[in-house]
Amino acid sequence: NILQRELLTVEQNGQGDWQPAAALSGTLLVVDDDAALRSFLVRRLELDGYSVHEADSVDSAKLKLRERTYDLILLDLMMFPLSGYELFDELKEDPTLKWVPLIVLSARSDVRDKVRCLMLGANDYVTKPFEYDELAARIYSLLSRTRNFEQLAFRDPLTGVFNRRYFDHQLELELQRLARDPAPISIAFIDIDRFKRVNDTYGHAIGDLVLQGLAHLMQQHLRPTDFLARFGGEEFVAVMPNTTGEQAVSRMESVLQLARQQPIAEFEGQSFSITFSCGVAEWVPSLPMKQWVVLADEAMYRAKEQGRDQVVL
Ligand code: GH3
Ligand code: MG
Ligand code: MG
Ligand code: MG
Repeated sequence: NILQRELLTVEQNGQGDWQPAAALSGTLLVVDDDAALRSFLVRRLELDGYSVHEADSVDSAKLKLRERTYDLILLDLMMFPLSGYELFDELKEDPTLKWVPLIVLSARSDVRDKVRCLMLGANDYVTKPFEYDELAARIYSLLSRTRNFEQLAFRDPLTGVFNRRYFDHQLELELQRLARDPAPISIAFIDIDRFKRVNDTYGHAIGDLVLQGLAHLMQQHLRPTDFLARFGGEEFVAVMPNTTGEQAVSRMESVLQLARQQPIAEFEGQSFSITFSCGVAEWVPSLPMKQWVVLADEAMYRAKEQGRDQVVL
């Protein structure tokens, strides 16, 4: 009985120096046809600070997985009419779902189920009945490993913003979502003006501070749903969902205005300022990702040609 186990856990908590698992932030999807178990998991995981969504069948899970991205999936095997195994095919085939951390949570304790699930792509297998604390520790372990991996794979170490690999991956995801549910979305390409001069005049270390300063300034002016990536050396790209081209232009113009007004970096009492050239492109239905990026890049080059220090749509 789940509630009894919970009480047991509370008692254990009070003994010695036993510590429950820490929790990370993240959005989890619980796929299980057992409503009582789902509500138990939702309650406990939310108490731990996770955001939790539920699905009571494989079909409902498929819909949920299309709506948003999840940090981890908890999957039951014995469900009706489709078993949890049916979700593996969906997960395996979709490059954007393939690597979502997955823990199977099943009453089936047969070694063949465990092996099959792990070989199909599950990262862990927990048998029911289970101790909540053990599950929470397994979630923590899997999420923290994944985060560390993502940090290395998807972040630019100098500025901390996303890298090109993440940009490509995430833009593809956005386009898949837009194909189902069209909405305005824009990208902005930013290239620092005469950046070579900064390096040549003050040295690479100052150039690096300027790059960090610009990344920081832009981060401050983007919304939580936007994301910023370092595209190349001194080029950044901002992705702005639910934003028309005109709106993106005015947002980038205010960032440019700030860059003109305040130093982007300071070092030993000396201030450094830059301007940038920016090209904006709004997505239109059926425009392929690569061409969309080219449009923004071309707009950026027009900004350079027209004298730099400006935003061009
Ligand atoms: P424009 O206005 O036409 O863009 O001129 P620019 O000097 O910015 O353009 P260019 O592409 O010629 O120079 C980009 C410079 O960015 C050259 C390179 O040394 C510098 N750069 C690229 N990556 C880094 C980096 O990680 N750190 C530093 N400090 N400089 C970098
Ligand atoms: Mg079940
Ligand atoms: Mg450049
Ligand atoms: Mg430049």
